[in-house]
Amino acid sequence: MSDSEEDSQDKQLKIVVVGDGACGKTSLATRFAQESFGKQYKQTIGLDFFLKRISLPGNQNVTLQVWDIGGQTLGGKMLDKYAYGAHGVLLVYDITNYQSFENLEDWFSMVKKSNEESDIQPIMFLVGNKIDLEHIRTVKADKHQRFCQENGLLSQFVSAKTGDSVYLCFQRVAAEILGIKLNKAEIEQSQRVVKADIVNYSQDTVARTVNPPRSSMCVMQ
Ligand code: G3D
Ligand code: MG
Repeated sequence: MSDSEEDSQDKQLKIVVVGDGACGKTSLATRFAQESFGKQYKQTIGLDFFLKRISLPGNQNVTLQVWDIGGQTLGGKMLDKYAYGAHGVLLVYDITNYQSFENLEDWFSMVKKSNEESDIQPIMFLVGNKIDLEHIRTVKADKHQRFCQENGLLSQFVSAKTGDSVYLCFQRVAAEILGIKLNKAEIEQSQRVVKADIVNYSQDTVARTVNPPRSSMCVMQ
């Protein structure tokens, strides 16, 4: 591809979101891609990804393919190559659910295994979700930090419910992958709490909602 062709196309980065069921992966991906939180997005098939274009410093645009793992569990056959070729991985747990933190070890191994034969190794973030429930937190912040240090992970706390730091999280992942530095002002701007609209959308509303393109794909075995 020539330089000019490359310039005219956004870079696409594959970002994979993994973690235990109910830790908030779908909520996180939905909050980021559609700026909403709620029930309007129903998991129907095994794998889904959202596409969302973001801007980074220096007027750089990049499109993130955010892969939500769906209802798959550790040890599932479909997971073998799931994270293969990912540029970024979010290892998500629920700060109020200790088990979801303990299982990260296995999710981490799964990601590494998927990428054994890949040329690129993903940038990985440890993401503690549900910080709006800080008062019932069961995973202490120092445990989180230790896990990051021991495994060379970057760290982020978010709330998919309030939107707190969700955009920032994805922006940081993209910036790390591309080797772009975010300055303090940019970080503060992205940290702002997005107002949560908890609405029970009917099917009709979904069809009429103007959202960024969402793609679904099913991987054949
Ligand atoms: P999963 O995709 O990892 O399985 P979901 O998780 O996104 O389906 O979320 C599981 C439950 O956690 C949902 O509750 C969802 O509303 C809730 N949740 C997700 N993120 C947050 C968060 O940041 N804060 C709080 N308080 N709740 C969150 P339900 O009740 O629908 O099962
Ligand atoms: Mg889900």
